[in-house]
Amino acid sequence: MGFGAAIAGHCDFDGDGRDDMAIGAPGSDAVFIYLGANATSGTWTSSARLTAPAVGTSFGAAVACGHLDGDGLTDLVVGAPRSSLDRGAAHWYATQPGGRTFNLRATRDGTTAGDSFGNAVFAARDFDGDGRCDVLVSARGADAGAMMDNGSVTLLRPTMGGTWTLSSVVGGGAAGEQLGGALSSIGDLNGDGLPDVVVGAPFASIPAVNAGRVAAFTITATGTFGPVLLSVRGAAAGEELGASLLR
Ligand SMILES: [Ca+2]
Ligand SMILES: [Ca+2]
Ligand SMILES: [Ca+2]
Ligand SMILES: [Ca+2]
Repeated sequence: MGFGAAIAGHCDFDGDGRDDMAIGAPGSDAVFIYLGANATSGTWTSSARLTAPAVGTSFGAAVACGHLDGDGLTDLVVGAPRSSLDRGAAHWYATQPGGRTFNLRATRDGTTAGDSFGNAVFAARDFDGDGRCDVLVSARGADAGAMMDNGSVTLLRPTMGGTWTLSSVVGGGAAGEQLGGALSSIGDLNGDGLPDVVVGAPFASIPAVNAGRVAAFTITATGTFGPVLLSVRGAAAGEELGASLLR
């Protein structure tokens, strides 16, 4: 994958009220930051190039932004799903004033080789309602015992001290479905006042091989995944429904 393999928009790294962009280039283990379009010239300004803590990790295969530490500047989350024999990792960068410097604040690794933890990341919603955005990280290659590649999604909650803690994990329901192929949120489906999560499992094979499915989950105020709120499946073999979701 090359430049532009993953893009996060609607970020405001420098706090000027204009949207900025993070663009992943996992083939180069890099993420490029562009500060928002100048209203008159329509240009974007390149402000930073983040390089991976370790090379050959597909750093930048996924990028996301959100207000994690409460300092008013949008923070950045970068997935590196090929680190440590495809165990994978997710990195949290704290944006510094001006939007040109990004300090690595925390890293979380996948648990097992082949998990591909960090293949998708999402950080734009406050799921538990504590005022700080929370982070979802996919591991599309995660197994559950003998069930291979059912995939999983992990919820990480930032704390005041600038760390993040593992809050909850939800796993795919069938071998090979790769839950977490894509991540998003669609607002509050169940009316509890907290946003809910939408997850793609593009290789779900009911009713046909790799038809795919998309499932919505609630997250409780204590940061735990609740039951599936709704689920929709692809209809035809190879459809791969849920391979990508609007962010
Ligand atoms: Ca901006
Ligand atoms: Ca921040
Ligand atoms: Ca939160
Ligand atoms: Ca809800």
